[in-house]
Amino acid sequence: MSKYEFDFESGVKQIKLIMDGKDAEYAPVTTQMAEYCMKYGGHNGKRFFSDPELFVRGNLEVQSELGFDVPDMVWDVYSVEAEALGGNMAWFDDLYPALDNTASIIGNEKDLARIKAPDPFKTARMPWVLEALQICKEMTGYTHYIHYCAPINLCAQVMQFEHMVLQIDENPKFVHKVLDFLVEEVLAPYINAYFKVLPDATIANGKDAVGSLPFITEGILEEFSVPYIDKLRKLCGDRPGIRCDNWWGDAFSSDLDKYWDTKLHVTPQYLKVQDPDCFQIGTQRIREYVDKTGCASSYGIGTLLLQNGTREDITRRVHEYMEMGTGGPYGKRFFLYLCSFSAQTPPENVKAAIEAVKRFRAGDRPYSGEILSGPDGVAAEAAGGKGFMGIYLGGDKEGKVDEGPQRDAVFQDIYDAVMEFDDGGCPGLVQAALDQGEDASEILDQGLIPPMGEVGDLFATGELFVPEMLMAARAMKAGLEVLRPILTATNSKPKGVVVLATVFGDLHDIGKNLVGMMLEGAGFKVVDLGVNTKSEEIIKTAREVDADVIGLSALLTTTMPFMRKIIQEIKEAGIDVPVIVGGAPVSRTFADEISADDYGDNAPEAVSICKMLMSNESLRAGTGA
Ligand code: B12
Repeated sequence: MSKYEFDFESGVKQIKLIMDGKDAEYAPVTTQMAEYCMKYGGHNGKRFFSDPELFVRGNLEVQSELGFDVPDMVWDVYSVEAEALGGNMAWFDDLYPALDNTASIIGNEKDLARIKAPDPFKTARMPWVLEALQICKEMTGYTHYIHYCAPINLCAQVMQFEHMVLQIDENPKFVHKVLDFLVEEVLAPYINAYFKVLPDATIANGKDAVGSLPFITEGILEEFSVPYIDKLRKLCGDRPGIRCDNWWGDAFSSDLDKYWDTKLHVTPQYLKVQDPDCFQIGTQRIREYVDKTGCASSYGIGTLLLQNGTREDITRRVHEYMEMGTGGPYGKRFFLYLCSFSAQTPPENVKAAIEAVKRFRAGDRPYSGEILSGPDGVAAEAAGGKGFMGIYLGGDKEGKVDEGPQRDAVFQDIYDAVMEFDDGGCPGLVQAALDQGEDASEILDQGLIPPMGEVGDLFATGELFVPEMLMAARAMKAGLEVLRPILTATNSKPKGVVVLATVFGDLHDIGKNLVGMMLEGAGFKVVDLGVNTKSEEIIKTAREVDADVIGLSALLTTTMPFMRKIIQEIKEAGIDVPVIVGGAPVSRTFADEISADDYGDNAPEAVSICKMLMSNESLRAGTGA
């Protein structure tokens, strides 16, 4: 019987053995489930994420009741530091709070000169985190590590993602300066404050969503991500426990072994590969690397499978990952990671996952020897999603890109400038075409629009990454600026007007922004309402701008239901505008269920759908229907 209020002794011991490079007695399970615990315990979001005792107790009660091995404390890990730098927060009753990251906190040198470093003991919710971790220790005896927002992810939060990526290209020195500031004056003092309040602590765990491929390229990773994790480690007593463990994007890497070597460099204790990459690459390929290098490892099971899968799907995945992970010479240094339990995950699914683990440990293994993951594995849907970011890796890359018709040299040069991300050269070429007497809408249709289509296709097949797409869009927009006054003066009509929004509760906007760029690139006028958008705003704007299409994006399973609500309210308001939906967890089935007019997997598809809807509309108008 433990002397602590909550007994996690056995599981914690296993994790500690693995972190210390030793064999565990059994494979423990870790997860991320604060939002689920909040909902399950009936707590309000604002209180849960600002009252340290409620947060810790609320998590521990649910996790011990359900039989988790190790306490999990994951707060809104991407927002605490940015909030302490003055960022605006969005609070919700039944979701994680989140930083409104649509505006830059540090956009330029002036902002950087003005910004004040936070005091970890005083500013915003930094002291809240420190207190929660001390309470966790009192209640469990376990020194839970602090999560921090990894340098490049924090940089994206404070600079705004697209701005950071473009500045990396335009003004890399400035981005380095911001990163230096964040590491030296924000992260290191915060982590060192944690070591002060919990002197036996050894680990600080970096969370890094945008530091993964294909958000950044391998070049950006090498120059703007890894060196700053190294620097942070140095500033925090050179502890190997200063790590950063949740990069995705393995499936996009040009050299897996090299990518995993880098992952082990930033997290020397283990290699973690999580879904959808884990499923896509396959447990066998990961095992080969583990067997070769002798590292500890962890496989992560995806959120969507945990939320939407059947008991059998979940058990199969848990058993495959545990069997492959615990096999081989280093199998005693394996732990299973359940990526995230959202507020909406049915309790039966959480129980199914835990029971699957227990059955496996007890030797009850009906799926033994079955390997579903890997390039030859089952369809993407069964992987708990539909590809990754609307990208189909391993698909038929050849032949997908339509180079289009042969074009005149004057248009070809503009096309090439966009394909080469030449935002400096593109406006001059557009001007030259105008000077030569070319028509502005011809320049648009033959020079600026086609390359964006190609860039979108290359993105959809995983050949171009997000930064490259942003740079192409920047070049296209630079060219468009030259045409804009002429197009406006000649009353050139856009191909259509699309109102875009990420739905209420959701602050993810990278995918929606790419959709917006592609639509603009295809000649549509885009009215982007940003993130966390309610139906009233969408309805009002759709009326004001006489929208032809409304596009809704959601990245959280918890915010998908707002799509249904918005569609209902649009219909109730009597607005006869087609609504299309998209975003990683959204599927065609879901779109049908909520009566959306269409669904798009990725940005190029969003463009094709809008074009199709526009031609239907003109057909209708033509027939007088
Ligand atoms: C980047 C990211 C973040 C960034 C977001 C930065 C930003 N400015 O958007 C940050 C770090 C801020 C973040 C925060 C959080 N995140 Co997050 N995040 C991600 C991550 C890694 C990638 C999402 C993404 O941008 N994908 C890239 C884009 C290009 O893909 P996409 O959006 O799918 O878009 C494509 C298509 O879907 C389509 N499309 C998109 N929109 C539309 C719209 C229309 C109309 C159409 C037709 C098509 C279309 O076209 C796009 C281009 O091809 C995912 C995990 C993953 N690996 O996917 C987690 C993930 C989405 N996040 C998750 C979570 C839990 C969170 C947090 C709650 C974390 C926390 N503890 O605080 C907060 C959420 C805050 C909030 N309320 O919104 C979970 C969601 C789990 C769930 N239940 O749904 C995920 C799945 C990670 C996980 N744990 O498994 N996150």
